[in-house]
Amino acid sequence: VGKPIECFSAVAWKPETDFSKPAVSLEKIIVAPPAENEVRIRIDYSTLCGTDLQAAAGKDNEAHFPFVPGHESAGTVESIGPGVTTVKPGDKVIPCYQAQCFADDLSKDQCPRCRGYRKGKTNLCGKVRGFTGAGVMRAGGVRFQGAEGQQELHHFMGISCFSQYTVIHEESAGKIRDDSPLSKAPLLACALPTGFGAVMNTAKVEAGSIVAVFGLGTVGLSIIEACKRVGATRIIAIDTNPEKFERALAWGATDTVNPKEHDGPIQDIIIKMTNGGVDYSFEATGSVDVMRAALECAHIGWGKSVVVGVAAGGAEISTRPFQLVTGRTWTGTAFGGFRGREGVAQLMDDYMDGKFDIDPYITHNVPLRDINEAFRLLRAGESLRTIIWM
Ligand code: NAD
Ligand code: DAO
Ligand code: ZN
Repeated sequence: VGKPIECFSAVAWKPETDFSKPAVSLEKIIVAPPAENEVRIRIDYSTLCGTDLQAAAGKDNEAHFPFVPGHESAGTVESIGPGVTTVKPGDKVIPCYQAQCFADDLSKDQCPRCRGYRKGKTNLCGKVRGFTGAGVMRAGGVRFQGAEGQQELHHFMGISCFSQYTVIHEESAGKIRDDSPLSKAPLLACALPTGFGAVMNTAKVEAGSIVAVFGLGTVGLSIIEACKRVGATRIIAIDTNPEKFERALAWGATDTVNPKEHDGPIQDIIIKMTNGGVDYSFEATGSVDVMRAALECAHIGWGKSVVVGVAAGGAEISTRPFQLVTGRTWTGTAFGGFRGREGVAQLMDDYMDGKFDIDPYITHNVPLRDINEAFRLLRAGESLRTIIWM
């Protein structure tokens, strides 16, 4: 407590687009003690998400090299900086890339997005965004340093969890109950809330709906799970990798479509299959072409399409404006619309109450030293989530 900690961490030194090479390097780093309103956490388990592939490849504008990657994890509070009141050493936490401020606590400075008449309008709290997006801490500078060269390393998404220890803002520390299973909790840091929330919070899919889900990784499958749960009667699962269909069907998809097996735009195929289009479509690939297809297969007059995938930095979407004039809605979701800290606590309670399962989304386990194997598996489309034992 109060002293720097030397530990092992993954470090992304430069963009790596060659998938035959390791995505990150594993080395010793030094993690500084938490400054004011900061929390130092021992990360116990992490997982790897499609977004991490983009970041390591240099396609995320908020990945500032060199940086400590990772944004899905669970751990234990090691120490707290001055002024921290909402967590204490020993608490179990999920670090939240979508921070959540103390909008009602007038003793803390305020966030313009979360208070007053704006309260509840969005989960995208702005309190620490300027810092987390820039890879630094609000109190100034970074808390990571290379053990050898003294070089400073940036933070990533405010939480950098592919290190055995990390320092985050208090607003990013999502306390979860003491009996939470930490080896499963990383799935609640991003993947499952994103998919469940896209369906329940953002689209608000109703029973009887016809839906299309593009991309059948962990995010797409959790969208299918939620669609089934709310009573969608037709769930069309689309992926260019046919290996993905068996799970999609087991999860509740009623139809599978491989765009590679069809000539012409995939949206036309879906429109034909559904006599006019789907009530809701979800894009979970990160491809802007797929985002367009998802919008355009939504039904005229009311179809709603939700962008979930994170496209490469600088990419743009397009469609003919007539698609929107005629009543389709194009929207998107980050962390499924859940507020960060409240969301992870609630989802853990729901999990512990048996409302959903996590194990089916965990296909592999590796120790931290083999983190590049987790990258290889996800790059190759062979895994859902790989638990990384820190
Ligand atoms: P993943 O790599 O496991 O899954 C992506 C799937 O898309 C794969 O099955 C792949 O075969 C498929 N795919 C790729 N190109 C396709 C195409 N042209 N047509 C159809 N299918 C295609 O990744 P994941 O972890 O499930 O994440 C999915 C996406 O969601 C990523 O873009 C990720 O960045 C994003 N994401 C967004 C949020 C959010 O809050 N909005 C949160 C987590 C992840
Ligand atoms: O608050 O200004 C803002 C933008 C918030 C962006 C939050 C990132 C969401 C993207 C999903 C990341 C998937 C891991
Ligand atoms: Zn806020």
